[in-house]
Amino acid sequence: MSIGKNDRDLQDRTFWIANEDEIRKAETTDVYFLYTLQVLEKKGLDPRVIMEVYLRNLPYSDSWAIVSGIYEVAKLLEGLPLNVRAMEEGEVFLVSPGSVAYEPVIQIEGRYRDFAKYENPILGLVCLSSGISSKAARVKMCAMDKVVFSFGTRRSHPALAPTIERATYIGGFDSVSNVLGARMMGKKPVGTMPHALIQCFGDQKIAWKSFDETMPKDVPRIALVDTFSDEKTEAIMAFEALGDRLYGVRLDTPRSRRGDWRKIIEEVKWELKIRGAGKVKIFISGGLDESTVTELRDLVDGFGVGTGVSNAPTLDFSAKVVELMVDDRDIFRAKRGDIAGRKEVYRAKDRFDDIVTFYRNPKPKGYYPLLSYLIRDGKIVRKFKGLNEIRESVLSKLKILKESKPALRWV
Ligand code: PCP
Repeated sequence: MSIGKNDRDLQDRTFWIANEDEIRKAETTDVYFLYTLQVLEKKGLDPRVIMEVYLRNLPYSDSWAIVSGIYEVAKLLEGLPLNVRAMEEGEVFLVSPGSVAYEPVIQIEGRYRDFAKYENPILGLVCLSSGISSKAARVKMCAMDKVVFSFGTRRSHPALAPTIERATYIGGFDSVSNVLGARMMGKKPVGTMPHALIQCFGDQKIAWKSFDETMPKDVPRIALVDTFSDEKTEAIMAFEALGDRLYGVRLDTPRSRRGDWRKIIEEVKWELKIRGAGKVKIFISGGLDESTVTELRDLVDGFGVGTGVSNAPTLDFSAKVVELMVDDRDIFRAKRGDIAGRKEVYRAKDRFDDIVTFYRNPKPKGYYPLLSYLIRDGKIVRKFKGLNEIRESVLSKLKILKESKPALRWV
């Protein structure tokens, strides 16, 4: 098929994505930043500014979210003559739509022309990742002690797979199914079997037995039990086929057959139990979100969550100048609807009781600052935590959030 003469095909690349070099040079910026740079250059204007990245509204009723993508922002801005302060990767930040105050997650100080065009990729890196981490955290909070696996990269552009999986893990998910995503995180991917495997054999038992004969010992024998017959029938068949080698069953019940899914799962548990297979684990997948996880967490051992998290609503952070330094004078100049001046965010040592204040105000007693240097004079100065440590920290914070209502105020 020939590409129409006015259509750009992919002459110079294989996939329609930006490469790392283009991202690093902010070539994915919006053209109005280039217009701005031309105007400022022509007029000889290049003020030092303070820009803050913050979120005013969440796509959820809660008042908390997880910020992630900070590591990539550091890599993006490294080498530019800037000072950047930011929250830690995986930090819980608070949002208070009713209040004039907000919690900046990133604060950039430098000559505006040095980073103007980076606003687009900075926001892109934190909006997508934080949206996924926050949704993953909400699902994990609902799952309580049950495992949650990320199965959703198939529903996004493959270029994003590793960042999606990293974001779900930061949000508290236990493992991920994407092979490259897992490898980049130094993890082993998890997964079971697709319906296609069973369809290729045309016989569930032969398919499950072939899986068992072929897979290495460390791959759990989890039989998908909803391909041709109902879940109860196939769960019994799977136990008949694999006996004690059957580790678990996965119900990926199509919505057209779901009806009372809870009842179907109970039937499966009953039939396995009376046959001495009560230890067989039950996993479910397919269109899961916070409500289905909450509804079924008492019945199942784990969840495979895909689209609901991999395509979670993005968090629409804004990036706004709040202060300029001209001739050694601080000029407080916020956009209408924002509040001027560089801010500090303090959190009480043992609870989600946050204070946002003008940075020159004294630190409140018993509180610690959430913003710290990420980059100083263009050099990355943060020692990044490992993903396991970030995830554990998120999980411990989710426990507190489950028990207490966070508060954000300004002084
Ligand atoms: C889906 C596939 C994904 C699961 C469900 C995530 O089943 O197993 O891992 O679904 P979600 O995105 O709706 O949360 P199918 O689409 O039936 O694919 P397969 O036969 O390959 O399991």
